[in-house]
Parts: sequence; C-alpha cells; structure tokens
Amino acid sequence: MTFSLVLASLLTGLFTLVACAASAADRPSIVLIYADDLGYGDISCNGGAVATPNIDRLAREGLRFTDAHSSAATCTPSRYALLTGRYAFRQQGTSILPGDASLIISSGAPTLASVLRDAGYATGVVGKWHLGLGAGQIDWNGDVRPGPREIGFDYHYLMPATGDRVPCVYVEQGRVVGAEPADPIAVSYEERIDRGPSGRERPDLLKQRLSHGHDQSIVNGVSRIGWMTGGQKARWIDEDMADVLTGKATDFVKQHAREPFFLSFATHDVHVPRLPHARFAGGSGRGPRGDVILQLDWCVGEVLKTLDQQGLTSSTLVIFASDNGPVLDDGYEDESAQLLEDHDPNGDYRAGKYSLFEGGTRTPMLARWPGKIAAGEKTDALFGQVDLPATLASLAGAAAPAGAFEDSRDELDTLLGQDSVGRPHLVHEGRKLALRTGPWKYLPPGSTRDSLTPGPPEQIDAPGRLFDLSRDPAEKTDLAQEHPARVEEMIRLLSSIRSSPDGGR
Ligand code: NG6
Ligand code: CA
Repeated sequence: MTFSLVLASLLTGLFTLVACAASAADRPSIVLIYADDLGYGDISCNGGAVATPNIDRLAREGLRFTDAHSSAATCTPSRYALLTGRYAFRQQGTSILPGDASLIISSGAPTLASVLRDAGYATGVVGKWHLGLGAGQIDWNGDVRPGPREIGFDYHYLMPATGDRVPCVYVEQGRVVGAEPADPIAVSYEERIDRGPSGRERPDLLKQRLSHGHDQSIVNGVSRIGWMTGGQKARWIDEDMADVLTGKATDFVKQHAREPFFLSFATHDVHVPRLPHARFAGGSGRGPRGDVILQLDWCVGEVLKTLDQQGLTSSTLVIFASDNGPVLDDGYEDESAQLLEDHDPNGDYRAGKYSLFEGGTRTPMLARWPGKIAAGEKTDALFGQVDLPATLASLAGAAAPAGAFEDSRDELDTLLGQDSVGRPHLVHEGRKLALRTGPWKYLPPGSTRDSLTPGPPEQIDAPGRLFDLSRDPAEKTDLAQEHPARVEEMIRLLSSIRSSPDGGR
C-alpha cells in the first residue's frame, strides 16, 4: 500500500469515528411525561384556567401542538399504540384492562423502549402501566413477570393498572414494593375474596364517595374496582403517589445523567381517584380535579428542575402528552363538574374521554429540545402518538425493526417543527373507529359517549357524520349529506387501513 493510500484510509477511519461521535452526541436523551385523562384545555398554555407554569415552560421553550392525538379515547389502547407503533384495534384484548390482566405485548416484541435500548439508551418506565403483567395467574408475592423488562425497559417502578383498580401497590423490577411473606397479597376481579366491608356497603368509611362502579375493596379509605387482601404494608397512599412516582422518575434521570436515556414517566394525575397531597388540596379553588392539575404541574416542574440541575436540559428532548381526553365524574363524587367554573377541560373541542369526538383524543402535546426545536412556536400539524416509535427510533439513529411499528410513521420533521402538515390521515379509536384526513373528520354510525356533558350517548345514524374541523372544530355541523363522495372515500380508506397498515400508505 502506498503512503497516500495508507493516509487516505487512516483519514477515512478518523472521519468515520468523528462522524459517529457527532451523531452520538446529537442523540438527545428522551423524557416522555405522559399524563392521564388530561384534556387539551387543561393546561394554561392551551387556555386552561388552572395555572400550570411548569407545563407552560415547556411550551415557552419548545413547540406546542394544536392537533396532536392519543391513539385512543382510553388508556390501554393508547399506551399499547404508543409503545408498539401499532393501532390497538389490530389486536384483541387491548381495551381497558383489569388490574390482574396478563401483559398484552409479547415478550421480545419490538417496542419503542426495546429499540432505544438496543440503540444504547438506558430505558426506564415510572408510573402508570395498564398494559397487563405476567402471563396468567399473577403471584403478587413473587416475581411478577413478564413485564416491562421483557419488552425493552431496563428499569420499572409501576402502578400496575390504574389508581382506582386493585392491587393498590407499586411494582419495582418485578417485585411488589413492601410485600411481606407473612401478609400475602391476593387479588381477584371475579370472586369477593375480601371479607372486609365493600365501598358500596360502607360509604361512611370512605374519604370520597363513589358515584358509579368502584364499589369493591376499600383501600386507604377509597373504594376500588376489584378485590384485594393482604399486603397491608405494601399498599400505596394515594395522597403520596405524586411524590413517590416523581421521586423515582427524578432518581432515574440522576442515575443515568452521563449516558443517553429514555424515561417514560406516566403520571397518575389527573385520573380518578383525585386525592391530591395536602400541599395542593384546595389550591386551585376548583375542587380535587383542579388540585391534581396543580399537582401534575408540580411533577413536571420537578423533572425539569432535575434536568437543569444535572446540566441535561439542552441534551434532552422532553415530550409532554396525555393518554386520552378529559373526564369529569369518572366514578367518584369529587365535584369535578360542579366546580369547573370557567375552566374548559377540552378547550374548543367536543366531548372527552371515551368519545370519538375530538375531545376523546385531541390532547395536549409539547416538545422541547433547546437549539433543535424552536422555542415558543406552535404547530397545527396532525400528529399521532402512534408515530412516536418510528419517530424516536429515527431520532436515535436506529432502524425501525422489520415487520414492526406498522402504523408508525417517521414524523421527525413534524416533531421538530419543520413540517407543518404532519400525517395525511389518522385513526381515532373509541368503541368504534373514526378517521381524520386533513381537516376532515369522519365518525361512523353507532353511539359515542360524551363524558363531559351528562346524558345518554350520542346516536349517529348511517352513513356516519362528516365534519370540517378547519371551520368547525367543535363538530357541530354534519356535512355528510353535502359531501357523500368524501364520506364514501373516507369509509373506504378506513376499511383499507383496518385490513392492512399498508392500506393507508
Ligand atoms: C372505567 C372506569 C373508570 C376508569 C376507566 C379507565 C368504572 C365505572 N369506570 O371502566 O373509572 O377507571 O375505566 O380509565 O369502573 S383509563 O384512563 O385507564 O382508560
Ligand atoms: Ca387515561
């Protein structure tokens, strides 16, 4: 080899090294803060009447999305889509799960977490899970697996299902925190295994009365869905939950400050039961729902403060979003409807959680990455949380795994604020499926719930309803009769997306 050839190959090698180092340095750590049941209008930067200064800081320093959506109008299917990059309707058993359900994502299946882990990220999930644990009968006194570790998270500290479902315990690395062999935990959604009084029988024992459902075991003075016995020392204190989970989330950030990490911090707030810590109780003047919005904002502030203190703010992409739209009375008498005053949980949109109307899935979304995402901007691009796996994989320089993430589009340009259009279409999942294409929204015939205004579900006749959201964000004027061809076309597109992810490409 001549001297010049040797020099050339040395230089090439050096260049490759520098290029790799640069791309590694360009990869931010990622913190996803995933709120529960938080509506588009629940944050003050979207017009909410309860002040959320920490969440608003993300908007001031980053990008505010006006047309970003959870994949479904309830928790489990939204979280499934967010992790797998697949719409949940493609898999049976992805509707709201009981607290003893099996893990609904197969061990070893590629997920947002596993792809980032394989790309060299330390991965952790703290907070609400609600994707099932174990495979069959769970032994809450032993090793609870499969769980997050089998689908890509190195670390977990979880509430297994929801705050209103048993078991009311935390699970850390496959073990119930505080479990004692002498006081074994048992859980049942079929049999009344708890000999103590139920919430229905003894409302006088409750801190907050139930309004519907939630009439089984009483834990920490709150009546829950499901029966549970044992584990007295392991049971959570609802009022401390925001502190406990935020502590675990910020510990994870501190422990991984010197390497790329992905943290999914899924808060319990603002789901029911709404039992804020005494620091926040009464603070909003709008009852417990307003108070837990304050508490959620505090949780966000603690994470941002930790990033600041660790010198990680500019090297971390922070995404803030919610798993579905807002709900007022979701089973407890917490005066959420009576004390709303001028606060509009869904902004200008119609209905909320459980609904195919916009309020079901159009949720807050903020993205901050200083220097890479312009500060203080807003985007009207259509964005779906189902896109996060392909988008964040692309950000991390990882290839989307073959045969996976099939509904997930690489929308990195949209996330960074460089594409103002976003997705060409998006499915919304409620009991049925609705479809967006550009400004058009198609809702199928059937019934859809409105969890914000009392009354029976809304009945939609064939062939369904069509709205032009650019003129009619509140979905009041049905244009289906005026635009039959568009309705036909959207029904066709929805059915082809339903039968195959490629149908919509
Ligand atoms: C419903 C519960 C509701 C809430 C929801 C799940 C009743 C009557 N209602 O079945 O309180 O727990 O499930 O919410 O039990 S989600 O945000 O996790 O999807
Ligand atoms: Ca939810």
